[in-house]
Amino acid sequence: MNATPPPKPFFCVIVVALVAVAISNLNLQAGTLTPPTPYGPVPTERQLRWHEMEFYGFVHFTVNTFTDKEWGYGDESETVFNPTDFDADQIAGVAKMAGMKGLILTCKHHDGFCLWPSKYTEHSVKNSPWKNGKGDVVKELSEACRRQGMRFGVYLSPWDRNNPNYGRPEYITYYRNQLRELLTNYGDIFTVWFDGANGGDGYYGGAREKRHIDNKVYYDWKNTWQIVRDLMPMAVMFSDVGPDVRWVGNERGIAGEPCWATIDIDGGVPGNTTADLNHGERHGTNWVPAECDVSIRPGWFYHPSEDNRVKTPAQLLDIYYHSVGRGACLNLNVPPDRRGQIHDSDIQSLKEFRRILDATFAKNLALGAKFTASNIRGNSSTFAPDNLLDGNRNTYWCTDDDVKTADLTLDLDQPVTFNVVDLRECLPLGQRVDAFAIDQWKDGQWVEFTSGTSIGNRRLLRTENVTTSKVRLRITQAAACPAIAEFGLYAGPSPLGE
Ligand code: FUL
Ligand code: CA
Repeated sequence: MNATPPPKPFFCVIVVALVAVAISNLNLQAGTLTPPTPYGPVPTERQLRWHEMEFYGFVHFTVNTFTDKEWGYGDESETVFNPTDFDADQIAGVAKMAGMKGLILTCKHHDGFCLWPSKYTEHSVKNSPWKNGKGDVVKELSEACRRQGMRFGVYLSPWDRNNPNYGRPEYITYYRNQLRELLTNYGDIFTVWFDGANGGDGYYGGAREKRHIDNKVYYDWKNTWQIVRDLMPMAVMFSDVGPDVRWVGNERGIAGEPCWATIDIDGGVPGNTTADLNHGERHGTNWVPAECDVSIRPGWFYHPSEDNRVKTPAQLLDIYYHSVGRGACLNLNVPPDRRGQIHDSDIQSLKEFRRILDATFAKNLALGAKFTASNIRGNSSTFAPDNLLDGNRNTYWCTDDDVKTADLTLDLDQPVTFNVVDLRECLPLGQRVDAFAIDQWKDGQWVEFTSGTSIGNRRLLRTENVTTSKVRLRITQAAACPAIAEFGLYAGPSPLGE
């Protein structure tokens, strides 16, 4: 009550000073709350949707399943196609159990036989004994995928060893008509897979000859791709060179280290490119991330002689870490047998593979960690390291524009044991990080236990069992201030693959 009020002029000075500080803070925040400018090429919406899938499957199924071939010549009688107990729900159910987010069906392979009753050819299921010619594999499998909450995609081989017009302009019209059928009659299609293979010889309506096409011009890809854009704008197109998703350069399921999402698109076409597909190209002109396609068996189609050569859970895990774990998507082929179902050997292998993945990623051991970062963009909570643990790919830890190397320490409170590290970059901001290293706190000092280059959509690093109470992520090189979206430490059953 007796407190003497401060003299008026002094009071005013304090108020003015406080207001000035508040305004300058606001200014500072307004400047630094801005997200960083994206670096280099960035993914489109459709590519982002595809990146999120990470793991889906291929279904190679056609006359080859019954003739025991990998490439049908094109002279197979339609009567050859006769699965004894086709069950689309079994196929989709196995894929779902394995953790796949979608399936891509070989609607027409190189032999030209169509798994749907195309209006444009007699060489299809409609002339097969299966379901008295009333069946439609594309319809059944697309619907089964939807029942399982999975997406569906189509493979339509550009090379057609059956069609008499193959090599002539008329065939392009035929091919495009078929593409339209697949993109209008079977609901949402997440991807169209364009194969670059072209072996030359074939039946070609009885000509039985070698036909050479110039794959740079024959398919007029620009206009063929436009059909997909018009009819299914959110579908990603796969080929050696994209335009949305590229081949990884081998059929073993192994992405390179590094594996950049960018390549130079300089006139390359499916089956004809000089780009480094396996590693990508760091300063490439376009965002064309890699898909790793690989079969669970030696062949793409089912062969009884390969029943005992199904990839083991350890081999599948190894593929997973070399594909999904290097920022690519994994497209694992599971070919139905002559019943039209996935063989039990494949199911057993997939089950165990899934069990190990689920056990590994059940719990992020970094949850609850306290972070200390060498730099936080504008010291703002919007860009704070907590964003690394929220399971949201669009929130991220980021540094000030001029800070391209940075450290982040995770204090885990007590020692934890892990053998997998999981990292993601914020993709809409481009691929920013060139190199990183990770240290553990051991005997009173930091000791590096793993390192890597490209991150992109996801980077998984398998390590020895590490037991520590503190982990440090060091971004050692970046083209622009790093924006890391997620961080995880996981303990998987050992061994984690081959
Ligand atoms: C290759 C084809 O020739 C194989 O038969 C298989 O379809 C594979 C996925 O692509 O280019
Ligand atoms: Ca996040």
